[in-house]
Formats: sequence, C-alpha cells, structure tokens
Amino acid sequence: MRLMKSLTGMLLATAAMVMTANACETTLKSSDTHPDGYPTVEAVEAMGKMIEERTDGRLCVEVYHSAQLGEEKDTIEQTQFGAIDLNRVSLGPFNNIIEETQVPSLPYIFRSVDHMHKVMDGEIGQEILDAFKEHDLVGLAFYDGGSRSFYNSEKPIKSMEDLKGMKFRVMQSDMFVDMVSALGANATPLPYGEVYSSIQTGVIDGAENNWPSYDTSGHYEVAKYYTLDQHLIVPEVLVMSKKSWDKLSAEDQEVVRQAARESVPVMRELWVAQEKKSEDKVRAAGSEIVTDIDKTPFIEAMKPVYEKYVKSDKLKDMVARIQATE
Ligand code: GTR
Repeated sequence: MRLMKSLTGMLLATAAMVMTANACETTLKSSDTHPDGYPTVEAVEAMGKMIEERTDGRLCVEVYHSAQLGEEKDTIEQTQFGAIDLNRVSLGPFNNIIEETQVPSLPYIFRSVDHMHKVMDGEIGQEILDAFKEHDLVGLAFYDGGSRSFYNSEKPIKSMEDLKGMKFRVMQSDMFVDMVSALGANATPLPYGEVYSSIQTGVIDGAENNWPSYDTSGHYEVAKYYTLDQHLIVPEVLVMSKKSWDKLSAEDQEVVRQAARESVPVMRELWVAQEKKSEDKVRAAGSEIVTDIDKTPFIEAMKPVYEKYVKSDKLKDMVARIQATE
C-alpha cells in the first residue's frame, strides 16, 4: 500500500514536471562560468522564476552554469549570434569590443563598492547598458563582482616592488594586460577555466580575483598568497542576445527587463554572504592574506593606463562624472 502510494506520488510529480516543462513555449538559455550555487547563478535563476510566474509559464530561463556553454569570450560571441540567449559575464571581456565598458573596468576608478553602486545604478550605468545595443546585445543589469586582488603561488606580496617580473593571468582585455605591465609584472590573458592548471604547472605565478572566485575556482589551493590591493572593482553584467530579444513581444521584453532589475538586490544580498563565506573558507584552508598594503603607489602607477584608454571626450567625460559622484 505504502509502495503504491509513493509510486502514485512519483507519477503525479513527474506529470507535474512534464506539464511545467511543456508549458514553456520558450526557454531562454543562460550562460555562466561559475558553479551552481554561486550568487550570479542564483540571481539569474531567481530572475527566471519571476519571468516564468509573470508569463504564466510561457517564458522560462535555464541557467547553464560552470562554463557548460564555453568560456566568457566565446559565449559573448555566441550571444551576439543568438545561439545563447542570456549571458552573465564580467565587464572585462567586453573591454576590447565596447569602449564604454572600459570606464568602470579602469583600475581604482571606484573608491568603494558603494561608489560603484551609485554610479552603475544611475545615469552612467544606463549609458553603458545602452552601449550594448550596437553590438547585437541588450544590456539588462549590473551585478557585483566585489574587488579583485592579486594572488600567487610564490610569496606574499607586500608592496608593488614584490610584483616585479611575476607572471599573472588577466581576463581577456588589453587594458588589464597594460594594468599589470604598469605594475612591473607580466600579464597573460587566459580563459578562466585554464587558470588553475596554469598556476599548478607554473606557466603563471598567479592571477587576480575576488574572494568568491578565488574560493570556488579552487585557485586558493594552488596560490595561497593573497594580497588585498583591490585594484579593480569591476561590475558584472547580464546581457541578452538582440536576436532573442527581438523574438519577444513588447510585454515580454518588459517582463524580462523588470525581472533583471529585481534580481539585482537578490544578487547583492547573496554576494555579501558569499564573500564572507569564501573568506572564512580560504583562511581556514591556510591562505596567507596580506591586508596591510599601501595602495598609493599602485594608484599612481595607473596613470599610463588612464592616458592610453581614456582618450575620447566621451570617455573623459564619463571618468570625470564618476570621480565627481559622491
Ligand atoms: C570572476 C567573474 C567571472 C569571470 C572571472 C574571470 O570574478 O565573476 O565572470 O570574469 O572572474 O576572472 O575570468
């Protein structure tokens, strides 16, 4: 009897799943390099739930986490072609394609995460989202990426001098290559998925990232020295393929836009908790953290990067407005 009951229960559950699955006329494929449970993955899933509810299950979102659809640079191209509908990426890999994304990716442009939020939640953030349009993409929302700092397998970095001659992986952005060179080190642009083995085999000495990525990528296992120089507070972005966007009705477009907006506070809350959890975990695992670092020489060393990348009046004006944002 018990067996019959549980079998009936299972059948009903399966039928319900099939019905929900069938009800989705369109399932938007969303890419993320991070593993299941990471704040960005969860935030897009939360957005998907809102979309599904608000379209009575017609429109659904499925997140392909852990780089199942490829590394960021490639998934960006696939999103432009329409093979991927949604993509959650750092602004870094957009730097070589969309010049406006260089501005919030500039080293030390933001004084704090609060400053970054003020800028990206306001007019400047909207201008940057709008810039995606010309590149077959629709910019939907910005997520947090904390602040990025250097870690390596060799030694604790206590000053800029210690970076000299070391090899660091950067995201695939020319600006980040120049940033590392300006600090006296050597940069190797690599996809995220290749960083662990490259550190392990000594191809590079280290990389740079925030607490959650340093933890969940496992990089802390092969690069235990982490110095909080916080050279970047680069936001992350959720974009949609223009091709997929154009297939939606105006009402559904609005549902997607609004749900993306509402996923931002969800993401921020998850982010703060994850930063703490990851910090605790890597400290307990034996990472050596240098917190006492004078950032002034790092900031000064960035002058040539600003000179090279902030050239047009448009970008100069954007930088000035960011600096003037209280
Ligand atoms: C993470 C970011 C990813 C990816 C990665 C990287 O912090 O969330 O989107 O850009 O860094 O360094 O490639």
